[in-house]
Parts: sequence; C-alpha cells; structure tokens
Amino acid sequence: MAAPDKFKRILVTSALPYANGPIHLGHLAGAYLPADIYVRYQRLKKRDVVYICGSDEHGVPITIAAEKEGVSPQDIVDKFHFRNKEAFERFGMSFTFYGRTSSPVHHETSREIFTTLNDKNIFQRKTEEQLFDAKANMFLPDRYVKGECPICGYEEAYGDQCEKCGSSLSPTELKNPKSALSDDTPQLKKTEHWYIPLGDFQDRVAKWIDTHKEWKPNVLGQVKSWLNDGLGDRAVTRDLSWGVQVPLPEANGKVLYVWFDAPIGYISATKEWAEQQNDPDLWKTYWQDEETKLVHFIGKDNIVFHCIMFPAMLMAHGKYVLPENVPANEFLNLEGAKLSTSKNYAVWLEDYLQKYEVDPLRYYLTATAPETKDSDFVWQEYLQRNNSELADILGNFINRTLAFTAKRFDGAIPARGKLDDMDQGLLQTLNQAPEKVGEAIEKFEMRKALFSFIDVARSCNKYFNDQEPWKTVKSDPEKCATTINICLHACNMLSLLM
Ligand code: B3M
Ligand code: ZN
Repeated sequence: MAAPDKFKRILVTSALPYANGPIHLGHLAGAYLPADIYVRYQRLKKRDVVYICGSDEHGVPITIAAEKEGVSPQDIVDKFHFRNKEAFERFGMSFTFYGRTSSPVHHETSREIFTTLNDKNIFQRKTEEQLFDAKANMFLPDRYVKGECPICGYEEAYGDQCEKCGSSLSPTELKNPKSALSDDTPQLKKTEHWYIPLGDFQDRVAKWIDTHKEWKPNVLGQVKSWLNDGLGDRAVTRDLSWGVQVPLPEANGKVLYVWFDAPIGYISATKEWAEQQNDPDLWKTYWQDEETKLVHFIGKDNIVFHCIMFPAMLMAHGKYVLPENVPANEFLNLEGAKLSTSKNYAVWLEDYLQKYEVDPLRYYLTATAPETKDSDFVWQEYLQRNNSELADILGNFINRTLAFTAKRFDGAIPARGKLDDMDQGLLQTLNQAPEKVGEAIEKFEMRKALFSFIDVARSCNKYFNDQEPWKTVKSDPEKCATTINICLHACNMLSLLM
C-alpha cells in the first residue's frame, strides 16, 4: 500500500501526561483516543508508523503533588508513571513506546539540544527580580505564591492565576504575597535566566503556519492570535531543584523549564525505542528525514507550545522535521461542569475500568469528542449510545447473522448465488465504507468516521430485515444462502472498520 501523500513514514505523538495524578476521561478524549484511532488506521493501511508517548515527570505540578503527599518528587513520578502506563494499556492504547522524562537518555538529549542552541547563540541571558522565600531558601515558582487577587480581591489566588475570577496573573501582582511553602512573605531577589527570543522566529513560524491552511480552525485561530500579539522572550530555565540540570557551570543549580524539556521527551522516547530495536540510529529517520509526517495530538491548552515554541526550538536547531499537523482538541466537560484534577471532579480511568468495559467508552468518547468545541460527557448518553447503537444495531446484526449461520448452515459460510438489487446495494455500501471512514480519519474527523461506520452497521441490519432470510430459508434456499453469505462478509468488513 502506498504511503499517504509525499510521506514515507508517520510519527505520531500524544501529549505526555504529567505524572502527578491519574488519567481521567478528559485526557482520553483530548489527546489519546483520537491518536490511537489514527494510528490503528495507519497500521491497517500498512503504513510505517511509530506512536510515541510517555510521562512528563518534571515541572511544578510534580513538586506540588509531592509536597501535598509529603513524599519526594521521584516517589510521585514512580507511582503515577506505572499506574498511568498500565491504565492506558487496559484502555487499549497502542503506543509503540511509552517513555518517561526522568530517564537518563531524556536528560542527555535535553542537555544536548540546549547546548546546541546555546552554541548557536540563540539564547539571551537576562537578570530579573523574582520572589524568593528566605526561610525555604528558594525562588518561588508562580504557583508557590499565594495572595490577594488584584482584580476580585479573592484572598487565596495563586501567582499565575486567580481560581475565583479566572484572571491570569503574575506573582508580583498579588497583594500580600505569601509563600505557599513557609507562609513567609517572599522578597524580590535578582536571578539570571536563559531566554529563547521567540520574536526572532516570528517570521519563520508565521511563514510555516501559512503553508498549513488545512489545520483545524481552532488551532489556527489560537496560533494566529499569538502571532498577532507578537512573540516575546520566554525563559527556558528555572530556579528549581527538580528537573534537567542546565548544562552550563554558570547555571549551577538551575534546571530547564519543563516546557523546554517535555516536548524533547518525544525525541528521547523515540531514541529509547530505537535502542530497544537494536538499531540505535533508527530514531533519526523519524525525526530528521523530510519524508516523515509528524503529527502531534494534544489538548487546546498545549497549542502554543506545540505550534510555536517547540517548532521554534527545532528550527533553531536545524536538523529536525516540523509537525505536519497538530490536531488539538477542545475540552471535554463532565455532566455540564469543567473537569478538574485539583478539585477531584473527574471520572478516573482506573475507576471506570473496575466496573465497565472499554469499548462502550471508546465508542461514546469518540461520538462526543470535543473536536470543534467543548463537549459534554453525560452518563445517560453513554448508556443510550451503548444500548441503542452498539447493542441494538451493531451487536444485533452480528448476533443474528452468526446465530442464523450456526443454526441453518452448521456454522459454515454458504455459497453466494445470483445477486438482486438489495444484495448489490449492500455490497456497494461495504465496498465504499473503508474509503469513506478512512478519509474522515485522515482529516482527524473521528466523529464523522464513527458515524459513517455505525451507518454501515445500520444498513446491514436493515438488509437482514428486508431480505427476511428466516422466510427464504424455506421458500428460496439459494437466496437465503446468498443473503447470509453477504451478511457474513459484512461482519468481516465491520470488524475491520471497527
Ligand atoms: N504535561 C501538559 C499536560 O499534561 C504537559 C504536556 C507535555 S507534552 C510535551 O497538559
Ligand atoms: Zn480574582
């Protein structure tokens, strides 16, 4: 089978989930299930595809979780890396490799890329004042500063955001700032950081984005609004102890910003996979050869990093391919309200798996995927789609076909005889189905693909009803055999399409 368009191979990634908590249904609907559908389809088409994911084990979300539980960051990531990896497996995610950013290969790869960019004089060094907690002896990440919101007066606002009024803030804007670590009042202190001047890449990013008019409107909309505002400098280092050490003696004690190292995690995981294949250079074919189609599946909150910052890093480096598409999804709500890990408002995948089966969930999450706007997970709808579509249409058709074959044809496939119009009609529907479903999947329209699929099952069910094999078995056995032959062929097609 020929490769799609001009590409010889496909490299697919799903956002690396933070290893600070379990996976919930919102994660699945956003960056994981659609990617898995895409990858399974490409494999069926016999295309060369590698699907990469893994745990994002750095950054403030991890250290906050560690503090909350009174354990080390390493304990937190060890716990959630393995739990999430297993839950994903049980959900049927077919990653080629699931890595983790605490691995030595990842630390090395991140440092190499930082060093290359630093040697090319890409970075700017700037000294700025940041809030410092003298008692805890550390600079405070935005999330570690609490105080009064300057907009609404809420007293428990965070340094990056007020959860009451939703305003995004910077820690120095808070009134009466307090350190979340020691409750001390933090003081401003000078610190030096490395910045990537994204403004230097503005034209190249804009030109490149312009060549991708086919991207989803929600993605292009966000990217263009960032570009219109003008790209600024972004710090790529942090004063923290947890993370990838900055590979410069003068940066002693600083680590790379998590959004610098996390996307590099896609590359390092591909390296680890190549090593596992006993072909250590194989990763380069996927990352550095123009004939690779790179596709990032993410949620909408990660768009700026995957469409601007990471591509700018890759452009600056010079040897890497850029993403060919970034089909970001919007958010999934739960029964009308926002999902939230911190508020513990979610359906956790592990809980779901204890009680129910995977396929109805994969089916319903695809049917209600937030592809173009936020969507809502409603248990009643999950139940209804399971009963009226999966069971009453698809399951019913397959069950009656197989039961009839067992009873009337001893479980063997009867021969196909002369075809009437209805036979030809269904065969045509079946023949056209793979292309119809496949076209939608190629365009990342998984809901459309799913609805085309269930429509085929609907046609099959109707065909069985209209042909009335339970009558023709006596009045016209050859016709009955033809009907059942075609129904069995349909079962095979449906299983492939599924
Ligand atoms: N861990 C954010 C998130 O889970 C972040 C994604 C990294 S992808 C390189 O939403
Ligand atoms: Zn507020």
